[in-house]
Order: sequence, then structure tokens, then C-alpha cells
Amino acid sequence: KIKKNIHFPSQNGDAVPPPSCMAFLIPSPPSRRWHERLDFFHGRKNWQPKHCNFSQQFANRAPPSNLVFNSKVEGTIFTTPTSNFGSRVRHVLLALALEDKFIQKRPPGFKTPEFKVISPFGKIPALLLPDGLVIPESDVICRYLIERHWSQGGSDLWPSSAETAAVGNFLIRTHDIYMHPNQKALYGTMDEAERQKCFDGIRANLDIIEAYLDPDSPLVAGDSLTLPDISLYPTFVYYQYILPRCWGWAAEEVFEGRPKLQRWWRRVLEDPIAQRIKADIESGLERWASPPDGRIYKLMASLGRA
Ligand SMILES: N[C@@H](CCC(=O)N[C@@H](CS)C(=O)NCC(=O)O)C(=O)O
Repeated sequence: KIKKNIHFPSQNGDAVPPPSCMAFLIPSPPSRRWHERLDFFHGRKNWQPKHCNFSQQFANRAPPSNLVFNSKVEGTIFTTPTSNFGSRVRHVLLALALEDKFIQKRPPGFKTPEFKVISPFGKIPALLLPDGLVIPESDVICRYLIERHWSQGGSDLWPSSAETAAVGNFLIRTHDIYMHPNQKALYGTMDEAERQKCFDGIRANLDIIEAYLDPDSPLVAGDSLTLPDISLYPTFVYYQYILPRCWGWAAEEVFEGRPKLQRWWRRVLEDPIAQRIKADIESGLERWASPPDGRIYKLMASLGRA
């Protein structure tokens, strides 16, 4: 049966027709808009609406009620306060005084079918815009927010010279592509040899970051935090909290022999937004470290180190 009169809300809250009535009949390919992706998932064998909290709303083709936008809201960000990737997006929102314009929601489970309707890789953060466009990936979301609000403070978050921007981009890529895969050693289950290999990987990447920091300036570019600083430091909050507590690193080992990195870290922590983000991440990590169910606590207990 084709239902003809189901409508999506537009940015200003008015109803707009669904994109195509054919979408009800033929599974569409993956789309960048969540409601079109919905059609695709409905056509899949492994789509199991009964396991999906949103299923009733999806079946009715109405967006979940908590995702209906009004003119005051610019989008919904799926994230958690503990996520290091989500934290860079929160930092940008706070720096641009946009926090009230974005709904921040926890994902309904990672990599679940219902969340994959929203986020292509089932990862957070993901930004859902009122017209249904999904912007995944923290770096992409931050750049979108900066560009969208360029003349309302966005330009202050961007390095001012082409060279400092290139260095900053390289640092973000070093973190996201090469360093992040080693992060699992902080709280994941693996054998000791693999864990030490990840730690060696982290050390090697710390040296590369040290090499690329400016000898004449504590921050990556200029006197205030820009996107590269904002992007890197939540992971250092993880390192500083977890490595000494759980894995026997000295309190300042991350910075040992890396004076530029140490100066960078101290300077970043003078920033009030950075302080707030650090407190949020650490309260999440504290839960992870708490008995009986915290993920770090359970791991340490299984290794006889709790
Ligand atoms: N490249 C992604 C990485 C995001 C990422 O790894 N997010 C973590 C949380 S911090 C996640 O969603 N993990 C769940 C999973 O991979 O299942 C980005 O920059 O957004």
C-alpha cells in the first residue's frame, strides 16, 4: 500500500512531502539523508524492526518525535560527553556560543541498525540537519560548523596562515588516522604484546606531533585555540587519566622529552572551554573506572589489577 499523506517537517516546522513515493516500493541505495536511508534499510534482509526502538516511528515514516525540529534548532548531534571525537564538536559549539541551537543526544547504541540509519558507520559523533542531511565524522562536522558560522566567530577557530593551517591539518590527520587505532590499548581486551605495540605506536605519534608543534608558539596557530588544538586535546585527557592509573606510565610520561607538547598541553588547559570539556570527559572516565561495571574497572579486574 502506498501511503500518500505522510509528511516530514521542514526546517521551519512546516510539513513537506516525502522525497519520492517510489521510495515506499523500491529499496533505495544508501542515501546521505536519513529518511531516504530508512527506505534502504527497510528493504534489507537483516533489518529487524522488532529490535529497534524507533521502529514504530520508522514504520509510520514519521521522524522520531524528539528529532522534530523547530526554527530555533539548527540540528541534532549524536554524541556522548565522554567521547573524545564528540568532545571536539562540543568544544566548537561552545566556542561559537551555539550550544542552545543544537540538540545533543546519546546514540541509541553503536552500530545498531537503528543508529546506522542515522550514522553511516554507526559511530559518534554524527550531525543530523533539519532537512535530513547527515554529516558524519567529527572533523567534517567541526569544519561545517566553522564554515557555516565563519563571520560569527568561526574564522577565529581557523589558523590564519596557509602554512599553520597545513601543519594543523597534518596534526589532525596524524591523530585521526595514525594515532587513534592505538587508543584501544587504553581500555580494550588484547594480549600484552599487542597492547605494548599500541603504546609504541602512541609514543611514535607523540614524537611526530612534537616535531610539528611551533617552537615559537605554545598553540598550533596564534594566541588562541584553533581547530587543531581543539581536535587533539580530548585524547590527551584520556592519556593523562588512563595511562598512569592503569598502565604504569609516569604522571608526565606522555610529555617526557617532548617540551613543546608539554607547553602546548599546559596552554590549552588555561582555556575555560577546554577545562569544561576535560571535566566532562573525566567524569565519564571516572564511571568507566568504577566498580562493578565500569569498562576499565572490569578490564583491570580481569587482569588481576583492579
Ligand atoms: N573518525 C571518527 C571516529 C569516531 C569514533 O571512533 N567514535 C567512537 C566513540 S569516541 C565510536 O563511535 N565508537 C563506537 C564504535 O566504533 O562502535 C570521527 O572522527 O568521528
